[in-house]
Amino acid sequence: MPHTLRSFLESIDNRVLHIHDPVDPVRQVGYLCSESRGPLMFHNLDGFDGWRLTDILIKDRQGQAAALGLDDIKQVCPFLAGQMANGAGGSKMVKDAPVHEVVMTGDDADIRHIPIPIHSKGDAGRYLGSGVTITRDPETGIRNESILRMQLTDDPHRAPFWMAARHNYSHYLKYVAMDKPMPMAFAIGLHPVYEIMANWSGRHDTFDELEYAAGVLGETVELVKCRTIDLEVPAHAEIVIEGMVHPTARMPEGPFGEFTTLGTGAEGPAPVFTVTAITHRKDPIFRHMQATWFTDHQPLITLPMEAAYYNRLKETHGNSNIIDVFVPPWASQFMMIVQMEAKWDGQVGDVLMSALSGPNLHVKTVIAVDEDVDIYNAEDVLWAIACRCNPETDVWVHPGSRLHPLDVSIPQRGDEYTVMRVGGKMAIDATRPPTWRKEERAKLGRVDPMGKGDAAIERLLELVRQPR
Ligand SMILES: [Mn+2]
Repeated sequence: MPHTLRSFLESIDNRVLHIHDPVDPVRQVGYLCSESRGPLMFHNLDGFDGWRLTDILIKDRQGQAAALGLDDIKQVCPFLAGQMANGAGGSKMVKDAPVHEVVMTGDDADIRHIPIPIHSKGDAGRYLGSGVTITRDPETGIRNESILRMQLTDDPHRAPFWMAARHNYSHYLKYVAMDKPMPMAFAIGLHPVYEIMANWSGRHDTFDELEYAAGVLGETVELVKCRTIDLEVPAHAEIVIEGMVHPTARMPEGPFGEFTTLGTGAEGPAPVFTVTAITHRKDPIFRHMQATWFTDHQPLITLPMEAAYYNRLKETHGNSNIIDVFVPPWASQFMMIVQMEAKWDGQVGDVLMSALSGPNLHVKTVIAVDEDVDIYNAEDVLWAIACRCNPETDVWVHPGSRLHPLDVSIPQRGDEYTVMRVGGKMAIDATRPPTWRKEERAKLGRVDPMGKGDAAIERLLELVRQPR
């Protein structure tokens, strides 16, 4: 059986909170998703009969482990990194697709009829933030997937959207140079691994992100031809929006509260998507991705980032002992924590440099810690910075770096639509001296409380650890 949103929801049903009370998806769902600690399914959406809405599927390591079929949350990053190192899987075309059970074209293809929420107060409108956005390179024929934001307006068929200067933007520029419209589709409601891998930012000359995700899942992804445009989309998506992007048209777009939880970032005149068809399953589930702090939005980007950097940082000096990589969702993707064991002097510094110059523009601050620091625990990481770091030698700032377009704390250069920002990046070495300096390393060793490891006090330990 193919991996789909439905197969995933079934596998985690014991964690899903099913809500049958009526809710207004446009004006109420945002805060409920933002506050929720686990998976949500809304069954009764005011004004959208026959639709359901789900979100908060992979916010924590537990949900991410479930998506990858793992039990141990510490295996999430190393496992995904290993699957990614094995390369892409394949795709095959199918004729019949669940996503074509209902097909609407012409006036019927009204995007306002999909239960798309307003994410945040101050947003310019309702925003689709969960569409895996598919385009194809007109020269190479290789597709690209990412997740773009698209703003709904009063227009039933035209919507402005924003792109960072990445692969889909380069496709768009090629169509602009040819003065032709670009076919584009949004696929909504896939197995989370497809959503996660759509946010991977590496180079791919012979495969697309859907095929890469299929490799991670050990399957072949089933694709179907779109009904109104020349493009392939996942056959098992819940919803697909087909359309064209005019080469020069612009509409005002933004503001939109982004993953930074800042209300600004890239507003301005933006390219316009014109809907040509909406197709969906008979009883569609709208997969929402609430954009505020912190929801699925952060790990969807940070998870493929963690795995890609895990593989990248291991390459430092040919073979560095990288134990885990964590981009804390509560730091909105701009901070990376690397857990490692350095053998030699200079090794940590080189790993930190590699992290600051990797494929993602998000990494602004990177912190290296030892194997005995819990990198999922902010208190432990801050302890390491406080007690294992000499700021005079262990903290450095690199100026003149390109940073993420939505990082409003960094000055903007020029007035390019896609936004360019240049500023500083910071590295913090909070590790002990390397393993070959045994004595100096031992001076920064942690002490264990007396009684640790004594099996006789296990029951009492459980009691004293209980919140009260
Ligand atoms: Mn890409």
